[in-house]
Amino acid sequence: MAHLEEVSKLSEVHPKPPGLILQYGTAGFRTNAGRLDHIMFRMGLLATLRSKQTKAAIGVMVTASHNPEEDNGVKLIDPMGEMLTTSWEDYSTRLANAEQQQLLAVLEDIVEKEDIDKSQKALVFVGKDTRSSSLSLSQVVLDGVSSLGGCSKDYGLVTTPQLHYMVCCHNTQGRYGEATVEGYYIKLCRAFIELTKNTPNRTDDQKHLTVDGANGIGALKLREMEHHLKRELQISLFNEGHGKLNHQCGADFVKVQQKLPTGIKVQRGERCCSFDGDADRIVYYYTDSDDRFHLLDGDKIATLISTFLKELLMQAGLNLKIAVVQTAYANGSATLYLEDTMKVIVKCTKTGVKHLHHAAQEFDISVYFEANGHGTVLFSRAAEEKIKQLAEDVNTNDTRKRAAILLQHTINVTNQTVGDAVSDMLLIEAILALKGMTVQQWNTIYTDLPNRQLKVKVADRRVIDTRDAERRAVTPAGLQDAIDASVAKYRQARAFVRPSGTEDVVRVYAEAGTQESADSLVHEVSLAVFRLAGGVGDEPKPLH
Ligand code: 16G
Ligand code: MG
Repeated sequence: MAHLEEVSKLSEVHPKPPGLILQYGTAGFRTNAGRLDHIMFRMGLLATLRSKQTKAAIGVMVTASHNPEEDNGVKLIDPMGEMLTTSWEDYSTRLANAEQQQLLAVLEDIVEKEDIDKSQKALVFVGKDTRSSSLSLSQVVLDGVSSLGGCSKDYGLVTTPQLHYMVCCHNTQGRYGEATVEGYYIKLCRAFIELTKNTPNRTDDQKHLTVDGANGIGALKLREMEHHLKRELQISLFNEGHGKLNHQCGADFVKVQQKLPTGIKVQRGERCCSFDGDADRIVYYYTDSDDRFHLLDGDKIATLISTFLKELLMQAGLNLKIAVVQTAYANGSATLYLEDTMKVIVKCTKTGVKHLHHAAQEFDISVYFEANGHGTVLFSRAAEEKIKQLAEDVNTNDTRKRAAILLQHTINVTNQTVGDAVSDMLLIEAILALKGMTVQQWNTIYTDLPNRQLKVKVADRRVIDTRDAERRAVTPAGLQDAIDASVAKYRQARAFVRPSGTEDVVRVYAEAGTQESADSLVHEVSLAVFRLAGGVGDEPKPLH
């Protein structure tokens, strides 16, 4: 390769610590920022090769999402704005872990296996979050790209979903929108204003939303976007960036701790939401008159959005198949409500956005959400076309036309490339406005089954293998039988275990008719994992 000498020379400036092995996790590489210099350089190389192979722009986002400030990481974005395809995850791992002297050979091997034309031009879009390490690490990505002769565009500080959007806009020649941050704000906010413009009874209270920005990039970008909303949504923003990133705040903290983030001032009953550190996750919540905390997680969001879409489809008289895609973490009550009351198709996939996104592509319209608040809506090209035709049909009646137009604005307010806290927030706010619904009314659609999650430390979490979208453990022998026996003891109970893709632990989930049962069940299952899957340290203790 013409540029191999340059790669070789520059890679010496970003050497891999000998022996260091890092795995491509659920969403890319993520670890302490100090260990990532060589990873960033090499992911610059990989993105350049992927760009040459696909003849399209590829994205590289420097972020560690909801992890602590000291960590960092990298997420790679494929041509249509989706996450890097699984077959290239293996190349990423090989490239990341190649010792210094093997680096060129691994590069050549990828070129050969993928039949890449080395003379093809490459374009890589780079973005970064607000971590103190992100500036220099993103510079290293750019070095990687240029050493292989690729061109790059540095978008600087952007949310992860904004970079996904840029990649998709560029590769669809602007059909998805304009590939600028301003273009993103204009597209989303215009659609939001259109959606809410026929809600004359909307009160100031309904227009007001409290947002916890997790002291991250989402807060920064929300401030930038605010004026485009023309006071149709009035945001009180907390954790704007003066405090520590994700520290006792943000979507992950609120979801896991089931309590208000620190740093926000909020009245009882007020609608609030939290973003995570790179603004691709969102959860809603409020406290009631007894100061009890109520969380509206990804399952509740998926239910709200799918109900809204189903109603619009009925009004429009459009025969389009709508599905909700979830993971095993979806609360049993949510699944039951969607299947039995809403009568929508429900599909369960493995954890991780790439799996949900992939499954969602099979339907006309699908709402995919992880319980942790990561998700979006996908509209197939055929669905978009049918909606457009109806909206433009001069012979249709007013009800059908109105519904079709609302569906069009819903498409435009949605970032279909990946879960996006900002876009999800605007869609949820628009739905609540159109339905005249309070957050309390939204919360009563169904009642979550009590549940509990725990982590168990084992010597090697890979001894646990699962199937059926992680709902059954195939290995080690006897584990699933033990889980089944425990589950059978409780009412409305369910439990499953899976090795984490981001931490060196096994995750255990249990739900049941009462919190006490869920807690006992999670403990029994944790013990089974500990005993049968090589637990380390002390045996898990009962919760009460
Ligand atoms: C990553 C995933 C998230 C998933 C989580 C599971 C993306 C963009 N992010 O953060 O979707 O819920 O990992 O973590 O895919 P775990 O494997 O440690 O439970
Ligand atoms: Mg995130």
